[in-house]
Amino acid sequence: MLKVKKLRCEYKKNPLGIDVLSPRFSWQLESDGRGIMQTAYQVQVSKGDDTFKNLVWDTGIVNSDKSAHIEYEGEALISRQRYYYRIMVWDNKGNVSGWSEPGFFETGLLDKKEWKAEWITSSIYDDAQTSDICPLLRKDFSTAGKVRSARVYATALGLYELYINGSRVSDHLFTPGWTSYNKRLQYQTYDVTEMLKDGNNAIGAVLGNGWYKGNLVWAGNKNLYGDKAALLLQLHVTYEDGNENLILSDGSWKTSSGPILMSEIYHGETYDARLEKEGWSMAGYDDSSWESAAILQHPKEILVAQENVPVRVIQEIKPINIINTPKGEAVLDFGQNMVGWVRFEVEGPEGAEVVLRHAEVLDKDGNFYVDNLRSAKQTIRYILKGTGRECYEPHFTFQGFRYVKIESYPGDIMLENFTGRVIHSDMETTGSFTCSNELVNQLQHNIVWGQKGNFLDVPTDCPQRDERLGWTGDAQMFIRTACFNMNVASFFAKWLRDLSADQSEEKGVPHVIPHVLDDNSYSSSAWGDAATICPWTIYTCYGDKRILEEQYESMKHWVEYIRRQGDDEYLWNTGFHFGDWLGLDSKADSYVGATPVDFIATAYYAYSTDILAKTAKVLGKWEDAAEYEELYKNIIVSFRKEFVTPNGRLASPTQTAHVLALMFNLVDARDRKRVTRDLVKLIEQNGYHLTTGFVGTPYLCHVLSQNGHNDIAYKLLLQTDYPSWLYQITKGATTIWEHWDGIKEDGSFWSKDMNSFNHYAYGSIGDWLYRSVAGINTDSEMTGYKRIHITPKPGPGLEFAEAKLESMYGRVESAWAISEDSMKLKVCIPANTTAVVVLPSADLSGVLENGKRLKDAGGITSYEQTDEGVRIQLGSGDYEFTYSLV
Ligand code: RAM
Repeated sequence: MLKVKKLRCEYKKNPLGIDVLSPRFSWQLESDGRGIMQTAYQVQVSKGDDTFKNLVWDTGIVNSDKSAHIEYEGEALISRQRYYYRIMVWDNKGNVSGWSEPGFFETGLLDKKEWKAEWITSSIYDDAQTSDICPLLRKDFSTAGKVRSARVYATALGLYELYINGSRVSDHLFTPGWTSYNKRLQYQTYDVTEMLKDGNNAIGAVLGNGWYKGNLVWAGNKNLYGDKAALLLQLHVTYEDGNENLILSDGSWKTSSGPILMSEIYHGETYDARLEKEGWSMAGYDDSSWESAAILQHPKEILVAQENVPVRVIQEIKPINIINTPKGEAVLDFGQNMVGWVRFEVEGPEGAEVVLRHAEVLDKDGNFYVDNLRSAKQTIRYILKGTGRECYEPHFTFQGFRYVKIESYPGDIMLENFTGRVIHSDMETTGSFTCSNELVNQLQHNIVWGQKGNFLDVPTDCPQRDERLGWTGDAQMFIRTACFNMNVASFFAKWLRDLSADQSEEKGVPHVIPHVLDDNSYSSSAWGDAATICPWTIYTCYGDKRILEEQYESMKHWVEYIRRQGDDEYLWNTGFHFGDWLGLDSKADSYVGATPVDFIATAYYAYSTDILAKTAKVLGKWEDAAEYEELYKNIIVSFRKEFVTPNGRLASPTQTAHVLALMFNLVDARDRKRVTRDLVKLIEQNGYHLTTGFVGTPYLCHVLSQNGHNDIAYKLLLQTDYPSWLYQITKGATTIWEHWDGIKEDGSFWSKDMNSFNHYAYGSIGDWLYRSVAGINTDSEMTGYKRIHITPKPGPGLEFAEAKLESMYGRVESAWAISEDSMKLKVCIPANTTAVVVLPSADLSGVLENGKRLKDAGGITSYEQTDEGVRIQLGSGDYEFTYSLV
């Protein structure tokens, strides 16, 4: 039995409107045997239909075990064309799969000249009094024959929602997404064939301020990219007879104000249902009182097709309780700190109001608490039209909340009338981790919810206060964890293109991407290093070489930028740095931990240079590889001179300094022992608690597990008192906090100026849970889990742990359980990969696989006794090892 499944093109299932000229195909093999490898493949691509008679590419039989990222090399792709593709594979057991079900991809507008439409806007923006209203734009049109297919290509300055004949065109939210708008603006493609009617039709759009012109960064800061929202749209209608009709945004469109009086990302929405224009996006609506849309001059060269996955409503949550607080407030509790909004139903008289405010936490007395939101209002105001049952949800805003205070609502408040709508970028869920400790399971849950709430088109620091920005440091700290939980490849590919686009003239990296802070907000170490760490991590986890090709210049520019700083080529000891942000060893009234910033800066300089040298090798840029290897060596020499005493002690007695020195291999083999011993001492002195901030925390448990102190890593993980990962769980957290003590023992808050309860940085422990506790890792040469390492590290306090990961090749699983002195390890390895499994504390003579001795078990190619345990090389399949612990 051999089948090809899960066909993907550019990571997507049947994508519409791509503009990649050489799209990449990936697939998985389905087979129930063990040790299955692909020995050959054939790809066929046909233009226009799935009969595969009109082939534009046929690879023939290619002897190769490659099943991820096969680049299209056929006839040049043309615009607005659907291409079907199918795959056949051969395996090492003599099986042939036959052709797969066809997949397809469709190109968008590949040539910028094909944009015939004009940018249209509204006079609403000319008057400060009306400039927050979301304008409506509409046009009637008619079809002239039987429609074979119809596509809309659309984008906006600001945000847009589209309607055809009274219905929403798509479930994509926050289109066109957030990019570095002055340089890159995405457009979306929609298949609207089924929405068109014979004869008269209408199309309409609503525009919102969004990131483009709304309030962003701090109170009162608006119009960052421009002061007018605008629409650009082309509707291409193709008839059965092959004729085509184009409906373009232009001066013939009409515009008017609508019911949305204000919609702002931070502040919420004000909606007056009395101002609804019923039927406005239907044919024949009387728009004689509407004015003509105004044309706006704005470049179209910056347009690119949608790159990442769209934002959607992903799930719904019902409130679990209605609380009457000591202050007498009526507060809904959704039981989960979530991001999105509340949809509600209401019935009442015309002009009555529903007012909802959103908050993450209650204060220690149980009252509604909004101080940590700073200036973000997070307020929804809905004015009823009074015609019966009304149902509403907001349009161009999102809230970060668990609690909703109902400040006004006509009639009785009934839980069933409220629904939490959870939104985020629609990334495929790929990972899960569970173990015998419920608090740790809640931690994993919180990490995942931190990812949901903060992966909203760009990776943000927080989703609730007046910030919600693409902080580079946070992103690089969390990316490896993110790659386990969900498929984030296209999400980061897009964001990294903005990072490159926003690098300064000197090639520094802004603190936030897209760059919206002032001109001095560039190039902190550990933040700017997102330029190298993020592409490298995507390459590592998905085997994606193209992201390295695309980002190479940006990566190199970043390293060269650092190299030019100060007068010592091999140290980075100048400029501004966030340091070990929020480290617990910082001075009173400071956010910067005690680890010297030049120590951190030089450590990251070395790390980025190492990544760059490795990237150059992967890409076959041998001269660069040699140059950066040399640079790396010199940085290490200087680092040691500057920060390591002749006897091997680190100049900085902090946990974070020791963690970085070990993780980035900055000290020599002899000194490793001492540095490890000193780190353990520092942890002991602190009662087995961490003091690390943003920089040290992601690697703390890794270096302990890798250097003979796995038991201490477990001890840190399982601490429940402050400071620890589980402390916040004992305080009822449902997402990861920004501060170790966001809520203190006595119930008081850390501070109101910077206290997010949904900040993923400390969720970076997730990487250690998957990679060390469960032990799932990819080989560093055969990346993307083409070769898998299963090296679980059980430790005191857990009886079992299991992790699953849907890799490019299929499901990888590692599940161990210890009872008394025996150990069971279940392993799943997908077809077309191989694996190395290390059974910890095992003696070869006692290991059984499904009751059989290793020599008799299928799929195993070799095994040996090592100091760590038994090391087994095997092929695909499901295995279950049992043995007595020695
Ligand atoms: C804050 C956020 C963010 C962090 C920066 C330095 O605004 O907490 O997470 O990266 O500071």
